[in-house]
Amino acid sequence: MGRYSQSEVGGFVRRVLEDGFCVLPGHFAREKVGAWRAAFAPLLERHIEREGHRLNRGPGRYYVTLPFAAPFADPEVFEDDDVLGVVRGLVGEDASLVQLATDTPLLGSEYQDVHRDAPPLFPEWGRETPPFQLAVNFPLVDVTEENGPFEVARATHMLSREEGLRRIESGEARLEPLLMSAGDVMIRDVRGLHRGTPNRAREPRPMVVLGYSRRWLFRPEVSIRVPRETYDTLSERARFLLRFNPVVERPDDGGEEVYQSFAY
Ligand SMILES: O=C(O)CCC(=O)C(=O)O
Repeated sequence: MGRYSQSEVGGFVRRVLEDGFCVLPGHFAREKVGAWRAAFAPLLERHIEREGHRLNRGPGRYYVTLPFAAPFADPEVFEDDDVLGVVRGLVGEDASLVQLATDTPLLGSEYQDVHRDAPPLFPEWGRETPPFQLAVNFPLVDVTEENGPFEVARATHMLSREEGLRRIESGEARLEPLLMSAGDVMIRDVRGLHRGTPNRAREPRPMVVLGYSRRWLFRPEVSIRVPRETYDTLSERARFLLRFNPVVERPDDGGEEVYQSFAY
């Protein structure tokens, strides 16, 4: 059972359709978010040691894939009734989950170029379509002005990139820093223009990203490797959500995602 009524879920769906994003305040327990933060810290360290040279998100900024294992393989998160209600209201009852990762700016990070996370489906058409790819984001720390808030320009997801950038340039649209608290959850259409900002604090500012898509959308750059022993414990609904991901015998069976091109 979710926290929100069907009509409230419908309200969040409309927010995303109109603004490109919505926030469910205080949705996940802070203790849970704290457990994720503690489990994430060594993964970030290891990632920086092994992959840190790539710097493909900009200086001091890292994209780290999360293993589909405790505490991250948490049905209370990826199968949350309210989040799924909004996701399904936007990209269909048969939506799929294809990405579980994090974006983390550290001290020394910079402003990213304003970007979308996906190109238009039909660039030659000159118009945008209904939503097809969503990011469900939640920070693992409280986000402040200092530690690199995610900035987004409201209602730019149905514009061409050029028109959205023009409106930001002219002041008709504004990049808003989202000062989310640990536990808040954002659901966004990835076409909304946004950017990462510099983290000027000592602590990392990890933001989790779960990627949900229309059934027919193939994103070769991402996947969730589901260990067989975890798969066997999942609900029917979870297996359906994860149906396009590989089920692997061992969690470290290689083949980790390599998500390099991310800005459109
Ligand atoms: O989490 C952030 O600060 C934004 C990161 C981002 O938009 C990206 O790397 O594509």
